[in-house]
Amino acid sequence: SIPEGQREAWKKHSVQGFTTKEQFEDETVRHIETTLARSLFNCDELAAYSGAALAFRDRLIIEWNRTQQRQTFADQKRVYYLSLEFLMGRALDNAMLNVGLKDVARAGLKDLGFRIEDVISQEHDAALGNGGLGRLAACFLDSLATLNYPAWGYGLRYRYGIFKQEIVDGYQVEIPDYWLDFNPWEFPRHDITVDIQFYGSVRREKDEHGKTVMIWEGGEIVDAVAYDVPIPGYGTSTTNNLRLWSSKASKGEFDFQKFNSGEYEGSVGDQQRAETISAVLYPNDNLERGKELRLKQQYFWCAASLFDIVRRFTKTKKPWSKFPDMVAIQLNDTHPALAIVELQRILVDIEGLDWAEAWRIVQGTFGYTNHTVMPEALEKWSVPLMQNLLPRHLQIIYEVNAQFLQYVEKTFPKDRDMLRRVSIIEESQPKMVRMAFLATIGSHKVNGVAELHSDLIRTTIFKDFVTIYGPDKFTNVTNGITPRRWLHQANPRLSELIASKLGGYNFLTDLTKLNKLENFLDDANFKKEWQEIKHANKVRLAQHIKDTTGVSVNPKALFDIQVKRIHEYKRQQLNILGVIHRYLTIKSMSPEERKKLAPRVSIFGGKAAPGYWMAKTVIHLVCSVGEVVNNDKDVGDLLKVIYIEDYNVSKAEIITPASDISEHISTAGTEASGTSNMKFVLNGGLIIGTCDGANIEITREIGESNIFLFGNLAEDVEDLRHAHNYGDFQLDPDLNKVFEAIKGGRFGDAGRFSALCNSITEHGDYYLVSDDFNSYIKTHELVDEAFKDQEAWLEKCITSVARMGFFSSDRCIQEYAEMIWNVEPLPPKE
Ligand code: 4GP
Ligand code: PLP
Repeated sequence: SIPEGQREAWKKHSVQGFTTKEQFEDETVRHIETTLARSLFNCDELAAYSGAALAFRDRLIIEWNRTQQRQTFADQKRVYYLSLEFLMGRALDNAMLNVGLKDVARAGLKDLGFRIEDVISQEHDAALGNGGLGRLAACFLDSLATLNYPAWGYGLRYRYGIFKQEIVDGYQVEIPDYWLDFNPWEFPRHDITVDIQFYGSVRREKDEHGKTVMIWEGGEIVDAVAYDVPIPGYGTSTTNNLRLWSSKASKGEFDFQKFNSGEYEGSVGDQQRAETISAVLYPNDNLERGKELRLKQQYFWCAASLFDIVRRFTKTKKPWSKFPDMVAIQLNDTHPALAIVELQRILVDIEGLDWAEAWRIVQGTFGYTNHTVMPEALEKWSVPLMQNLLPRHLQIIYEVNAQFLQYVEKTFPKDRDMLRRVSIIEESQPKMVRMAFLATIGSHKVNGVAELHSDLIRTTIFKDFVTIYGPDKFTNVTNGITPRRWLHQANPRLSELIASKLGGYNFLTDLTKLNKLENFLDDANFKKEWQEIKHANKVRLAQHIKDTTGVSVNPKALFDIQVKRIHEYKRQQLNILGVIHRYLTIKSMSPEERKKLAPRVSIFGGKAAPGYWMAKTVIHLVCSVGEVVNNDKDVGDLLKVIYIEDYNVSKAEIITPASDISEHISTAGTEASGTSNMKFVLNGGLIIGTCDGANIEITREIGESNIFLFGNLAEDVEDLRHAHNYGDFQLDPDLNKVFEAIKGGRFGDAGRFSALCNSITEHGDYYLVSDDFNSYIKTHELVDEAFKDQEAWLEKCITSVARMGFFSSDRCIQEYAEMIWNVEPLPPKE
């Protein structure tokens, strides 16, 4: 650091962030003219975005530095959130709002000749995630900073985020998302580089005290380089860090021998191989495909993060026994479960702790969040694969397992089969490492993400572990969302209207304050304004639909929206089959009957995993139905069917505020929580949904009369499936008519949809589409009826918003902090 004598000079020149419009303009123009080498003669909106973003980045980095210093001095426990996905979306708008300078920026940009909305929309989404799991991580970072927790996120800096989706002739086409061309929000830290080892072998040796030590040697080394992304809290100067690792060939790895002897391609090849590790995000949501590169990504990221965390701890010079008092690591799903093994390896092999002491530290440090009970999403890695890639880690897993099984055998001698059931190693061909069991055994708390889901994990996948450890190890933290992005940023007018009634924006940091809105249910002006805002949001979405699909939709129609990853369990197929039923019904109606109908726009959006053929078929069916319905003049405005391509966070910010009703219709027991359900309700839209995930708690909070629930309950699902498998299956008669229309070629070549139809009619209808069809259709009729009474509808919407306080991610983070991490916030000095 700088010697005492020079510190005054340093302080005099220390950079201060802008606060006024003039300073913002100075900074923006300076960046445009110098950093970007542009002038007022060639400054387009992209350059204006870049300049403004750099001005804000400078401001964030100052607070970021101060926050890091304060946290180091305070010497208290920190939280580390390990997530392979962070679905951040755009940063500029969020930074402006969180630091409270959006109005300054708006006025400054106007002076410089730009509209702030046009500038904001230049930014490329940071889309380092698939769906709910990644977006949850992003909301958590916002809440951690807002609540002043000393917290770091750790992830991978993918060169390619989730692919961009184009719909071409009604089919999904995937386009690579190279997003790093210009990313002002990251700081490369070439000084923070960690060597990561793969492959090689393990040798047993005696040290000077005669103790056996394990030496992992040989193999290859890849460098992990840190890139830091500042995360500003709302209404606080706390600015936390998201550290993303990028892979690079280790300097020792570049083969100069090859290079000098003219084998240029060979030496560059090694480099490229190393860089492949962090190149792409795997595009699977709720689906695992044990690819070696994915395991490599996981270890690369866990090892780099653990090295960093341990280095930060050792600087405090505290004894190892204090590690769990200073460090809480949360595992976002099992993707980072290797971190458990890596910490045990560091403590035993490198630091020389004895096994039992090390293991106590490990268990005291980790918490594990489960996000799914679906078998196809539970991670397993083949033992031979792990043996080859991480030989020492596999040994440690075997040792952890042996000690655990010994304990189980001693404690439950009568249940011999239990050992097979709970073993981390599945005795299959080849043997598999069950990551969820490893994560459970290596953590002190395991949580689900909504009440039903947490009950389900206790009674299904982790049932035996509840017997072994007792119920206290398993807990629930119902998911939440950040009201900053999902109300204030996405729906500024509604946020402003609410603030005008509640006397300010305090509800953004204490969302339960929304409950006062119920006092305004008789305020005619307030309600009128509310309705106008909803209408304006629908007009905005209608314009987006027109611009991107060419289809005109009537903003007065009921907007019925289902946007989320396309998955059979989320049942977009139920939705589109219901839409076909509606279409057939309209076609059969007399003009008089038609007059009574509320016009509808059925809006779909979401990506299918590139290898998930059935999901792609669903997209194709939606588009094919749209093609027919939207061109049927006889139907006109009564029904439109829209597919919005490339659903992502910034699209969600336009779509969410524009819904009248949104669909959260998973087969009961399959959707762990859902978070878009919360976003839609918070923006004054009602929902139609099954008794699944957080829909249940949303119902409890907002009241049964404000939600449209339908379908079988989770407790009945197994019996129904069982009955189907034994031939007890009757196709719903209305659904049969829908299938007849599809088979008759009404929506194009029926052959393209036969597998989808057969999955219901011939192959057991695993997702209970037929069982729930009737209740789904009937419930939509109730929606139609309810929408006709606009006054009553509006009251339901306002009441629901007023009762959504529970679903702030601030509440979740407080629960994690108290129940799982045992950490305290560190508020900045005023
Ligand atoms: C998702 C769950 O499917 C969703 O219900 C939940 O809201 C979200 O995690 C956050 O907890 N899971 C995934 C996944 O995205 O890939 O497993
Ligand atoms: N994808 C994006 C872009 C989102 O913004 C969200 C949540 O808002 C999700 C996926 C998760 O949606 P759901 O909870 O409906 O699965």
